[in-house]
Amino acid sequence: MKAPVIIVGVVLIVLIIGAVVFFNQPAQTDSSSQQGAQAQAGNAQQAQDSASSSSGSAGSATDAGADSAQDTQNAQDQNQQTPQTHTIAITSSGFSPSTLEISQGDTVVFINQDSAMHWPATDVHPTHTLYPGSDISKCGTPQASEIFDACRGLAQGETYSFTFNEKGSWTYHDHLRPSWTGTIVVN
Ligand SMILES: [Cu+2]
Repeated sequence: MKAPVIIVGVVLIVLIIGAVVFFNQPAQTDSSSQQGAQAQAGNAQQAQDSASSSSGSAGSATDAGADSAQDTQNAQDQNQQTPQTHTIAITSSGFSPSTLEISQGDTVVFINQDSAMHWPATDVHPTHTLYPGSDISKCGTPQASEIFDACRGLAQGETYSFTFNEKGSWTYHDHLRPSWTGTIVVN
């Protein structure tokens, strides 16, 4: 009764060892051939490196220049695609900056930093109809948000934002002190 059990056990062990050897061998072969290939590739790379070491620094300098140019291009693309927000401060000496150049779709935020009240609005005083669609008579209506006109005096610290979708050179003034003027150029 014990002999068949031993034989079956031996056969199983042999099979297991055989299987282990069989399945390990290709893996070892692959691994060693990969190492060989890597070693060869490494040698080839080293040979290439030493061959091109003299031109290496010139090459990387050119690469850096190209990268920088590419970055600049990307930044320009982003500027054209992404609307920007610009700030014009209203101080005791007027609008600052008094002339601002922006891109179509950009937003301008006027912030009153003066103790007196100020009311930025498109020219021409007193009707405010220069910027397309604007008219002081639209203040207090649902269209008030679509016109280049704060429609009220801003107290110190208050802001007025407007998004410029129309290209052109748009002059504006302080409705409460019409001699204060500025220009927004929309490209
Ligand atoms: Cu006015």
